[in-house]
Amino acid sequence: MSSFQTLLETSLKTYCEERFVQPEQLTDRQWYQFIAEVSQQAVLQSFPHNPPLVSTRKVNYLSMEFLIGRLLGNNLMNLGVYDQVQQLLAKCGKNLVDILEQERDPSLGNGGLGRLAACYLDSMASLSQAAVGYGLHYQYGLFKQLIGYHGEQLERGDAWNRDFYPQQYHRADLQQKVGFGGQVVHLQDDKYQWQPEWEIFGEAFDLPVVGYKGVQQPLRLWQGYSETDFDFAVFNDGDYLHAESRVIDASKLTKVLYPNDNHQEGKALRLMQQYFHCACSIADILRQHLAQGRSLEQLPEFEVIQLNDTHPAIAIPELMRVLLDQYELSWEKAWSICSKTFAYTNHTLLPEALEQWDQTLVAKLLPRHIIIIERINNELHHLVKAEFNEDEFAQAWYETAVLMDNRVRMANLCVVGSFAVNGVAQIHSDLVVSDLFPAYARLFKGRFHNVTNGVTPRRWIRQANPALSALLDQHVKGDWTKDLELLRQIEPLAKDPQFQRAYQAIKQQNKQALAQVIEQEIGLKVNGEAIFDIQIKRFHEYKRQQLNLLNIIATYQEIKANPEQAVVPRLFVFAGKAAPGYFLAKQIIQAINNLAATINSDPDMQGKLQVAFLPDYRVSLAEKIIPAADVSEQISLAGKEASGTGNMKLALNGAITIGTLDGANVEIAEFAGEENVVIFGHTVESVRELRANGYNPREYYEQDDVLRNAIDALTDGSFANGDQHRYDALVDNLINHDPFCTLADFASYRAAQQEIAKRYQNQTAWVESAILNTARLGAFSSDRSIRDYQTRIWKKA
Ligand code: NTF
Repeated sequence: MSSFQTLLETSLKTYCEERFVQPEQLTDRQWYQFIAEVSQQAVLQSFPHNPPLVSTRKVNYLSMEFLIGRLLGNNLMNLGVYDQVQQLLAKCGKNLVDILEQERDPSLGNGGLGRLAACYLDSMASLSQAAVGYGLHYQYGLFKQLIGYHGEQLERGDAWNRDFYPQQYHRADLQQKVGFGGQVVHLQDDKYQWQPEWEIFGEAFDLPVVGYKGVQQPLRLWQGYSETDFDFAVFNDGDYLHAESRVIDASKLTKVLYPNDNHQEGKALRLMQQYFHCACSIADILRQHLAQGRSLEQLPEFEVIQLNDTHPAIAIPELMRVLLDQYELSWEKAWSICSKTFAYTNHTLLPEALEQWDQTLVAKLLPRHIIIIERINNELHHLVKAEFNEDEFAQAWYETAVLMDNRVRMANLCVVGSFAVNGVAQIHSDLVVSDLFPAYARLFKGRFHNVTNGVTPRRWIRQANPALSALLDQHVKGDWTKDLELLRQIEPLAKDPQFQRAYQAIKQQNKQALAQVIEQEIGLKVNGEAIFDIQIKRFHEYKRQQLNLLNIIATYQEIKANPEQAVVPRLFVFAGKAAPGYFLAKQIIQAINNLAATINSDPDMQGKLQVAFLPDYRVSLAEKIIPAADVSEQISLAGKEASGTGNMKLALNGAITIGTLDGANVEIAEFAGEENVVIFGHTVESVRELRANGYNPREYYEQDDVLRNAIDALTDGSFANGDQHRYDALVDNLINHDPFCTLADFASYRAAQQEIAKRYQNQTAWVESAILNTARLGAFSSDRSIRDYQTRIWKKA
């Protein structure tokens, strides 16, 4: 008997004895608690780590978000004990899949950026890449989304770890102290002393990340707290309220994740979170480095600090501060260490998402850091002066300066302070160089790279799609979960009728399972024969759910006008959250829900058209939707979606992409073959032309009857219970501004949707395309991304 089997059986005996019950009497919740506890013991016993790779440095992955999803099923699988647990449960008449449903989804992220961080932790542990993930232990993760009576989004708090969350360890030994405010005393020359006005403590919670047959290593999350209940000195002075407010500040600090995706809000508390995150992490990194008897000069030889977008940018001046003020290194020495240690990943080109902090605010909260940033800015000034001639200088400085117009430009700080900068898909990395940082690309040759994003096949195929996994196991030699390129082996089977039938049967089974979820969640009985057309992602104008919406309205109107005409039945599924303060995105959600209500209750639409909005999109819901998708909607305006990762998950699970030439769609189309995706819309270049010629959305509205009728349906009350003004803002924005060229892409999108319907009618060809998507997209495993990081960025010098 394996040691895990013994652990399982003896622990079950004890667990039941303590509760005076027989195993058969345990509730699902108790089973969950029991299995979670045993699996945590097994996780800890999976120590010691594999020996770290010698060719790469240890990775300290700094991210404000880690959207890890449920851990129990994943851990059981990666520990290789999933089947054993399943068998034990079966003996007691239980199903492991149901038990796993008991776990709360820790929503410590907004979307793609946070989920990418989680996939990377999985891949690093699976590849024995030594790594620590550093993040924040938010008390409330991303809000829970409900849909109100009028179809509108409502938000509720998500206290993810309040009752029972056994996968984390409180590391009381790893406490840190973080200062804020106060003043800086200039001692002499380069010597300064920061006297913070107040201090907050950070305590760590470790979540062990279990790699696939690999090592376990920590995701370390910091939480703020205050040492004393309140400041007694102030209290004794009689200023009770003020005394207590300090305590409130400390506990508030990590209370909640900011719910913005691709948008900066600019709130002081967010800057405080960022600094708190960085200060705790930098101290922890140095502590471990020095504990191994290594010198500060050796830091870049052994450690790399990977910045997940600019959210942890303040780590750069923080490391400088520690090296200068605490270890008394010279500026030159400190800078030489620092600039060889950091690497920065850019995840967005959207101007509203590029972080810039008010310089006055930074100076107030972090007075020592602003002095360091000013010095960095001055040194940069010399470099730019030396590289660019007089005619070029003004423009080059305007582009590269870290400080400009009382703003601290965090992306610029990252580029200056890092030895490597990368984008997240080829087209995006090219735009980072050509549009965002052209002057930097000239100044720092060789600094810019591409690492195309990837997704972990353990969660997104093995765990989410067990039926497909079993089929792949049967036909692929070698462990495809570890080497996704092995899926190429099924390419020759794409035309094999027997394999096609098996593949198709699995898709059908997954669609039935999703149909059940839809019925449970929103009470809609869906047509399992329809094309399952899926758009799941954050709601954002640039992602253009409104384009999908307009096409559905047009389709509805067309069926209404020609009730006799045959239609390929379609189910449109949406899921996703909008930032609570993002009015237009919320209008789009409401419009979809109102449209769904009308369409789903119209007898003329029966067997032809349905719309489902599934509330509270999160990792565990994605795992149920993705395996059931026939069509994957990736319809952002070209040049706006840095990469996308949902596009990879859906395509690997056999959905056909309908998409623009944006982000990783471009590479997906290359790998899958152009004939196995449907591409439409303007390209980056043609968008440029469109704008250069003075884009006027109203012209499209006036000239295209189908488009006009669809938009007008939003103002005639059809989808708003007679309210003609509900969508005024949305409609005005589309007709008069349309910053994401929705109207310009409408006709081409509609034609692409007709192409999808046509292709779906030839099921043999459709399944062949789906199989080829699975077979050819192995490159989108996050294991490949991590290997790219290793060879391009994390290698030892
Ligand atoms: C997101 N960026 C991008 O919008 C996605 O295209 C990309 O797939 C993910 O990052 C992961 O790389 C952001 O969330 C942020 F914060 F940069 F705006």
